[in-house]
Formats: sequence, structure tokens, C-alpha cells
Amino acid sequence: MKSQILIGCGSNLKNPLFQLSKAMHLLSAKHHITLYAASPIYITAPLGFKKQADFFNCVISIKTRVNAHSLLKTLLNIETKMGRTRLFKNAPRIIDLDLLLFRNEKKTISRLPYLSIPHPEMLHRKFVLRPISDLDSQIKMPGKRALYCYLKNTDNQEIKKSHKKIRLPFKSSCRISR
Ligand code: PH2
Ligand code: MG
Ligand code: MG
Repeated sequence: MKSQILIGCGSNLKNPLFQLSKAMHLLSAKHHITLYAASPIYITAPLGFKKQADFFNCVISIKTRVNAHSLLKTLLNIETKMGRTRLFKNAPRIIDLDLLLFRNEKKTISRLPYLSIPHPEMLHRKFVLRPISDLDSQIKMPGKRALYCYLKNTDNQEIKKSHKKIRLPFKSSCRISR
């Protein structure tokens, strides 16, 4: 897989599968973004704040000509457009779009919206690492090992593949999720 721009998607409110599909359609409708591949979707136990419904998570790979900060703004705009509210840290959410990796960039920008890539939590989250390995098991953290190497540290986290299909916004030439 060539693009190396990865976005983690999650939802646990108001028909999460529908919300994931809607987010992918809104993203691919942006003229500066091309959706390149989508991982399978996983049903995952909540990390952090536990008293909430299971999440549906997947990772998508995109191509874009804009920079990471501008892409982050687009992701936050889509979250807002879809009705995301921020009640407290790790609260249930209708949609969460996290910029995980942006090519080989390592960067922190402290002005708003705050950006830190690679995503600071990604190596500890099975709901991120598992779908990334489905897309491409060789993807590396900038300056570190292949991401699948970190998966074994997350054995205690519960995730299972969802077998329900969602509507994907791909053209037939794109790689489609299994
Ligand atoms: N996102 C969080 C916190 N906890 N747990 C699961 N299973 N899936 C998520 O997407 C998730 C979470 C913060 O963004
Ligand atoms: Mg998140
Ligand atoms: Mg987020």
C-alpha cells in the first residue's frame, strides 16, 4: 500500500456502521482527498472510559495533496458536521476521525487544532494496530519497527471482526475492505 496516510475511524453512537460509512463518503467527497483503502471493521471494547457501548473501529488509507495540519482541520470539520459533541475525555461519540500517520512525518503543532503525528496512543491500541496490519503488515512507525510488532503487547484488549458490510465510497479500481 503506497499512500501511508492513515486515519483511524471510530463510533459508538446512533448506528455506528452507518456513521463510519457516512464519514468515508464525506471524506471522499472532498476534492483534495482520495480514499485509497479501508480495513475490515472491528467491534471493540471501550478503552479509557469503560461504561459505554462497544465501538466500531476501522482504519482507512487516503491520498491527498494538502499538508497534515490542513487534513486535520478537514477531519475535525467532518466530525462537527456529523454532530460530534465533546462532553469529556473518551466520552461516547458519533464519530472520531484520528490522523494516525502522515507519510513519514513526525510532528507536533501546538496551535489549534493541536496536531501530533504519529498519533501518540496508536502503539497501545489494538483497535488501531489490528486494522492497520490488515491493510499492510509492513507499515512502519517513522524511525521504529513495523507496526504489527507492537500488536502482541495488546493481547488483553478485546476486539472482533464485524461481518456486516457497509457501503464504501470506492471506485472499482480501489482496494476494497474484506
Ligand atoms: N477511542 C478513544 C478512547 N477509547 N476505545 C475503543 N474501543 N475505540 C475507540 O475508538 C476509542 C476507545 C478516544 O478517542
Ligand atoms: Mg480517538
Ligand atoms: Mg479524535
